Amino acid sequence: MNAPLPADLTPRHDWTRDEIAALFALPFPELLHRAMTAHRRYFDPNEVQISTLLSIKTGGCPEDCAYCPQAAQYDTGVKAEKLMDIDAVLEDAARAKAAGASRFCMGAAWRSPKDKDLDAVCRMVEGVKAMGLESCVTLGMLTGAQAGRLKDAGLDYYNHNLDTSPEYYRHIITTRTYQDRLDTLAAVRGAGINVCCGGIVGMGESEKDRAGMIAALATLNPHPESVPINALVQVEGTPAAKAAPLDAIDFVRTIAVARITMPASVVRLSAGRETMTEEAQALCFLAGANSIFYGEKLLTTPNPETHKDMALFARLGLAPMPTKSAGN
Ligand code: SAM
Ligand code: DTB
Ligand code: SF4
Repeated sequence: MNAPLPADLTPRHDWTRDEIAALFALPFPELLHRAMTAHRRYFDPNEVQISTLLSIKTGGCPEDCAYCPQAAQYDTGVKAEKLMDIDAVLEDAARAKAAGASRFCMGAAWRSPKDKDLDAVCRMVEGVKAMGLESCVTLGMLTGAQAGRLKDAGLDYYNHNLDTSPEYYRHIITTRTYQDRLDTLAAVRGAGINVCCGGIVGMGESEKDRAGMIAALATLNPHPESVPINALVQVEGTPAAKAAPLDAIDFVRTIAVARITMPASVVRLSAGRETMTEEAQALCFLAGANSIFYGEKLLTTPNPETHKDMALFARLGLAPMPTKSAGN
């Protein structure tokens, strides 16, 4: 057992790649035991935070993210639409709340928001907050001034992912740099907004790349409050869809390593549940995942039907996480 066993479970920001690679290499039972121990230190392991996603501006994106059905340059069948009306967004948010979500996440297929569009998004955030829901948006790159405007509107979380390791990144995106992403995360953090930042597994990367991605996340100081681990949703027409399908155990290992290295963060079993077995999802919850996207659509691709998720929660004895303890 080469991976170090931490003396206590206080969050650390000095994780080395070798330490993280050693966690990935642990026997599966030992890895899960450590993840469960870390999970219990900061959370009730039977509680799961529930977020619902809405694409408020779909398709036609100028970026070239190899995984993304919304990039204009890939032929994926996703049609470009304009920014939704505020009223329609708030109707969806009310439905999400009635269905049991505690956070409403709004995504836009932009490289970065225009100031006029940001005005409308600020009104949406205010409306979502007024319903008693937590708010999250993901709009691409942000300046410090734009982050400040979102904070003033009451935004709780900004999602901006590192997506993969610094080395593998150039195989996935060429239209913005890793440093651009880190700069946006610094702007969000500087404005006092909670950071939601994770990545994608299953894009043909090696285990070393997965360790590199977790190292990039776990050396952020402070850690992101929310860490979405997405299993690639393979969409025909996107370059990443040519990668070999992801092994479910490898995905669970990534969740477990995220849990151990960022013990006080909420780790989201994010995209990819539609093609995952319920048993694999249960292993993710054992490995420390404690958030999901709930609702039958992610941004443009399907997510499990809500009644199936409710039945799964009942089978596993899981309960929604109350808002006050979600993220810390
Ligand atoms: N356009 C903004 C940006 O990229 O910063 C916000 C929306 S973008 C769709 C948000 C995140 O969704 C991406 O960073 C990526 O991690 C995730 N994502 C997109 N397509 C995905 C796919 N096919 N499978 C898994 N995750 C995906
Ligand atoms: C995140 O990490 N995953 C979500 C959310 N943040 C915005 C997006 C998943 C998108 C999956 C592909 C789609 O539905 O278009
Ligand atoms: Fe555009 Fe975001 Fe998709 Fe990249 S992930 S193509 S930036 S919508």
